[in-house]
Amino acid sequence: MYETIFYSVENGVARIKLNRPNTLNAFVGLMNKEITKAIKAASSSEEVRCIVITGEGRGFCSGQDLSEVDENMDHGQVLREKYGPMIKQIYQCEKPIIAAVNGVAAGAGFSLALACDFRLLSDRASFLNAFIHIGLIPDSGNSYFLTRLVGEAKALEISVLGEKIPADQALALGLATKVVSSDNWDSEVNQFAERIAALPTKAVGLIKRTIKAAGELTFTDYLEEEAQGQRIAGLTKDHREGVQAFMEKRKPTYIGK
Ligand code: T3D
Repeated sequence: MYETIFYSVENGVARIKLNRPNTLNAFVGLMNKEITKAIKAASSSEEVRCIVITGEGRGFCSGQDLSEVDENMDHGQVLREKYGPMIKQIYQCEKPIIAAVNGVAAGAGFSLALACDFRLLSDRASFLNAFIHIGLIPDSGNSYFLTRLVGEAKALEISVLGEKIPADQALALGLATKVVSSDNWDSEVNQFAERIAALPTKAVGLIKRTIKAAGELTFTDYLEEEAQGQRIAGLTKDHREGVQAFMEKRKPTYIGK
């Protein structure tokens, strides 16, 4: 079904593993399309309550496959047709998405990680805003997300200097949720993903929606968005379960509905 990624679902977690390890999982057009398709499938599956994106081999994603770039390429068109739809699908997804960054994330591979909700980094991972080294500007939502995460001054340094950011530095900058030892990588990623998958999924999606609205709306409009979100959350079975579990002094079991 997929040629450039692996896609699987287990224990409520959809796993998308980029599978072009010889290039450190560089993007080709088909991979953009397959990631977009997989996120769409996971978004609409009742079974899925969390999505993990990771890379096969020693890299997470090295950005655009440079062997496919030539002087006749219209970079704007490539972004509109391939990268934009992929990043939008991630941005608009109401389910939590974890970038499990197993190795280097460069160029649009860094952008892919930035677009996710959580970034778990292996101690072998690094970020590299590689665009400047080939005379391009950060794309695929990169500056939009990076500026929100680290502020304008740091985003400019990272983008213009193009220095490699090791995992510990990424954590200090607020670019990582957590740094995980490569010795326990798979089990730590699974544990974290399953913890997220066990949350009240609708509420998580509504939190994502309201946090985005907080950065985009006026205060009055934001309050309305919040009221609409809380109304929806208040109608879920998971809300009822949370209240009931509290009253009965037991741990809640959420079903994501
Ligand atoms: O139109 C548009 O605008 C398109 C959108 C563009 C968005 C972008 O992403 S632009 C940025 C593109 N990416 C880069 O410029 C990064 C290029 N790669 C690197 O700088 C380095 O490979 C890394 C820092 C990522 C990793 O370095 P290192 O030393 O760990 O590994 P390596 O030896 O450089 O790479 C290993 C192999 O992967 C190597 O192949 P080989 O020699 O073993 O056969 C290398 O050529 C290949 N590889 C790595 N990155 C890419 C790649 N092949 C094609 N495209 C790549 N991006």
